[in-house]
Amino acid sequence: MSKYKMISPAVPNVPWQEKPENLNGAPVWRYTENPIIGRNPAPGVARIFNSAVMPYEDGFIGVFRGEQVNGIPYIYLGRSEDGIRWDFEKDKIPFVDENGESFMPAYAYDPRLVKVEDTYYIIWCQDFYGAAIGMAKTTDFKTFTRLENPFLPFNRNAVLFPRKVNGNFMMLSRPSDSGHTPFGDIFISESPDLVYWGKHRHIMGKNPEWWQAVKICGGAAPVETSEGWLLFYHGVTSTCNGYVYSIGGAILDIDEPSRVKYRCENFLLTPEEWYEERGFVPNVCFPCATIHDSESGKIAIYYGAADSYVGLAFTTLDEIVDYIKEHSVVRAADTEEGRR
Ligand code: BMA
Repeated sequence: MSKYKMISPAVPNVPWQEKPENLNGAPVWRYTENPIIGRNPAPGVARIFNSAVMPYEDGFIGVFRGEQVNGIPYIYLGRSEDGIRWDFEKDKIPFVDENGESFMPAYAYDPRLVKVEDTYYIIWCQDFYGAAIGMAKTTDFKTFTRLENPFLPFNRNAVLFPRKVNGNFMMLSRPSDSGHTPFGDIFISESPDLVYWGKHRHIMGKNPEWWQAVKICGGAAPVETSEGWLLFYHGVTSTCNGYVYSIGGAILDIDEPSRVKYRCENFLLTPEEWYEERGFVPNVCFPCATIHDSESGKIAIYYGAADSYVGLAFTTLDEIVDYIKEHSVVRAADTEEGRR
């Protein structure tokens, strides 16, 4: 009998592997066959990483950051029967604007994919006089209609909530600079229509814990649970040899998600395996999606590894919520309403 509940559909075919016996630390374990997407995964694409997937029809669908062989990132659609072996479309996603004219941003990276009501939204980072948030919607994965950029530059890593809260769409983002931003907190914004965004609130900031001391950023779309919104995010530290990206966890208030109820002081996953420590950018674990089954409480976390691969890790709702609660350190800035 589960202690906690997920408020989302059952996904009985969620990718899964049992917990190994010798696991120390956080209850998050890697798929033993990682990485699930290796180098040169499709014609003209050198690397796929930082990508988002979700259940679709009898299988799974995803939006993938494909680093083309000319070095420019773009978004590709992929499909899978088991959530592990993926087939990618050979062409980039052909966005159109609201008049049906072709819209191809100069670059597009770190996509998220979130279903709200009957529509699927893709949110990514693109050029808008510098790094900013791009957004598109689809109902059939054939026509992808680009919406106007929701936020001013510079911003990155926007993550939409899977349902409206108090009647409004909710989106996390991290205001930034246009480069390798050496700062950053998570903010939330609301919109009645995905056109006008406001009620911007600060959710949580970087923390003294070394692994999240430089910047933090939303990762996977929050999972609705009986304890609040379960958020897997990334935290970054700076070393003499560059940034290190780890996965963190927090639980946000269900009706007022700018309030952090619990925030785990320990990382949940940090670069340790060869595919996380070695690659185009070493030492990166960058979560962008979960597939989760409300019946069993199983959660599969998809994360980019070393800007080169896609990795898969597992946890369960009961174990991760207990771990976050047990190691929670919530500071004053995490519990205020985020207004100044
Ligand atoms: C960030 C983003 C991510 C990337 C990370 C590590 O600024 O560009 O796409 O994974 O850096 O290089």
